[in-house]
Amino acid sequence: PAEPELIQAVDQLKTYSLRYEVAMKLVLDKLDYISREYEIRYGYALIDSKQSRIKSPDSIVGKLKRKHLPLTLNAAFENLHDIAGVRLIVRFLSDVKTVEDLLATQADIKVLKVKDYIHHPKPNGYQSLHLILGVPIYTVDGPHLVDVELQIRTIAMNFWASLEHELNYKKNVPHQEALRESLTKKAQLITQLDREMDEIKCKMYQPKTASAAEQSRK
Ligand code: 0O2
Repeated sequence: PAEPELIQAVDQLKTYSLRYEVAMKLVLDKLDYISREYEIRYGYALIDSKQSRIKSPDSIVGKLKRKHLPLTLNAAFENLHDIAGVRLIVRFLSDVKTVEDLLATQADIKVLKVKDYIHHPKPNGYQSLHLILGVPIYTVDGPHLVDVELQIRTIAMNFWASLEHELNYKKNVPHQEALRESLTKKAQLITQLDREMDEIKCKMYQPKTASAAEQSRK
């Protein structure tokens, strides 16, 4: 028979997995609602696409090791805030702030931490807005806040980040270091493109009024 500690650990893992899954779904549903209502009201697609994932056990162990934390479930649940992660891709730079503001008005969700890599990009050029959300789950023991990391970025930022991620994980890439430097420089082009596309967007979708929505449907 299994050790009682093992049974307890397995139950804890199952319970937490369930909580992360439900919290992530809640965030996805909220974003879906915002996106659909925004489109009805303004005739404008605020959200281009969304991705979500529960961090894999290997990735959790890797992160605990990188952070020199004990390799235990409790250390993971207490210290890793991106076990449940949602990535939201918007088309335009100003849409990042719009989504952030709309989320801030949701009384049941708490924004626990903001990392603004858009106004303060990482040295390698990475840009994205990271929010750690505290999502309430009503468990059998009462209410419990579950961390969900929300990354909000533009299509252009996502294009850059996905290639950079690939470059880091891909083995035997010739001239990897030179490619990294080149990507860092390209990040400036992404910033420039996002700004210029936003200028066009502002001219296209100026007043957020019913008549503008009416116009855009014609
Ligand atoms: P994966 O595979 O996406 O899960 P903390 O110190 O705990 O507050 P944390 O979580 O270590 O902060 O770092 P941060 O800056 O919030 O970034 C977490 C996630 O952002 C990463 O998750 C990536 O998804 C993304 N990210 C951060 N920096 C970069 C970057 O330079 N390039 C790319 N492509 N993505 C980045 P993980 O856990 O690394 O991986």
